[in-house]
Amino acid sequence: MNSNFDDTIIALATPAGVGAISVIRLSGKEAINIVAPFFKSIRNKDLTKQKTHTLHLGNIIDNERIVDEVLVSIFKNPHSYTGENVIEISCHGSSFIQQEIIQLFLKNGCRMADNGEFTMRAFLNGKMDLSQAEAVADVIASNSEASHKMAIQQMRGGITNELKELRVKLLDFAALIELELDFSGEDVEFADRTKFKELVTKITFVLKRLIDSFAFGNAMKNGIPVAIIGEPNVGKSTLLNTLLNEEKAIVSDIAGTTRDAIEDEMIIDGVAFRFIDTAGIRETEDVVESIGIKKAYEKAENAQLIIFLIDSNKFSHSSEEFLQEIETIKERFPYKRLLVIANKIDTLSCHDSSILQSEIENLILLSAKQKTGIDELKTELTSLVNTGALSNNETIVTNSRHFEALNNALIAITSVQEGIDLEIGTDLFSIDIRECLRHLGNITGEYDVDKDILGHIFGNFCIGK
Ligand SMILES: Nc1nc2c(ncn2[C@@H]2O[C@H](COP(=O)(O)OP(=O)(O)OP(=O)(O)O)[C@@H](O)[C@H]2O)c(=O)[nH]1
Ligand SMILES: [Mg+2]
Repeated sequence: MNSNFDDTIIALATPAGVGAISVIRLSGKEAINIVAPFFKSIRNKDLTKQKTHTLHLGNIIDNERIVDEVLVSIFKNPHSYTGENVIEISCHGSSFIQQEIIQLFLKNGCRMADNGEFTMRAFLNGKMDLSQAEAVADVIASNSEASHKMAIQQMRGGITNELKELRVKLLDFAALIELELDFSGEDVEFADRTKFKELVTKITFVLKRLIDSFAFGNAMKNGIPVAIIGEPNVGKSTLLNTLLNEEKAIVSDIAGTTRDAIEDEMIIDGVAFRFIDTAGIRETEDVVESIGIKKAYEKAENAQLIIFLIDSNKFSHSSEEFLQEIETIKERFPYKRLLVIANKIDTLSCHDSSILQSEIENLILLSAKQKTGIDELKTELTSLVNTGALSNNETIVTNSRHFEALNNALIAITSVQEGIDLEIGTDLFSIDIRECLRHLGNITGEYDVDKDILGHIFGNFCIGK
């Protein structure tokens, strides 16, 4: 990652390829001076003399040749996204024009921006903290209402606001406690121990809540994994296809059709679910099939929700066998949320359906083939996902780097707590306080963040952002 701030960078800010218009962005000290000689305003304005936040119509001219008619926006340091002088050129969206304009300025004082370099400059110039900068990438990548909401919340400083006040208070205590160390021979206590204990308890509580939110946040961001399992031929692949509205998996009446796990994402009520169809579970001598079955168990183990499908055809006036099957699955996955579904309900009489429904608690009856009962299943799925935290605008951690830092901060603050309880020497727990502060500071980038880490974070951005 190139972070020489003296140079001016350029990149296409809109997607490459043909479009109605494209936006090319320049940022750096010389942005305005570099563009000005090549821009001929229709009103003969000198670009270098224009105010910030103004728009100008004119032509980009290269050696008296008109490259394109464009609209130029000016944002002057520090009132821009990056905090530097920024020029945005809206040109016609042809790949040829985009390249001509970019090449022209590359030859005349710009350098091509690295991935995420505009946002990295915004961070390094103090326009946003690190967690907010990371959220910019999440906002761009969000593909559902839920993931979008979480990213926007973070971009507005959700996690920062949550931790800022506690960090400042902890910093104050750290200073007082370190002062005590300077007077170590004199048995003085500058830091009020009762208030300090209260603060440590509060920090522990907030950290635990944020850490707990990660499992949910991560699932919401990447799609909640839902494994569909059951015996062969119960209609798992048919259900997957019906949910996705697409013939994704092969369906046949031959038991053991699906061998490999097949998955795809579907957004229901603003929440992304990732449905995983698996091989039918049975005793088998077939090597490939048994690998598929092993995989089915693994997928179920890693899923957030399990749909367990049973075939209504098997029902013969007694729920006993069904209940036993359900019990076996519950024993196998005791900690998983399980949705039990009787499929092929079209093959049962109304009378039998009502027996099933009354004798088996929370059973969902549907026909994957006839597409009946699917809406009820979707409602059930969304109600199982706790979106309460989302609608209450609570901070939800979705970034694994933040998750790791929060965990490390929790370890450190727990050591502080233990130190207080055991009344160990102040010098020992002051190290843990510093450690906790360092991890919290890492989230927002308040401490010197390693160049490699910055490179890694912004390297995942697209160029032009
Ligand atoms: N009548 C009826 N038949 C269904 C229904 N759902 C699936 N089927 C039929 O059941 C057979 C098996 O369906 P699949 O979706 O391939 O079953 P599967 O569980 O994926 O089977 P494996 O991949 O072998 O484990 C096919 O002939 C489907 O047409 C349903 O709701 N009603
Ligand atoms: Mg199948």
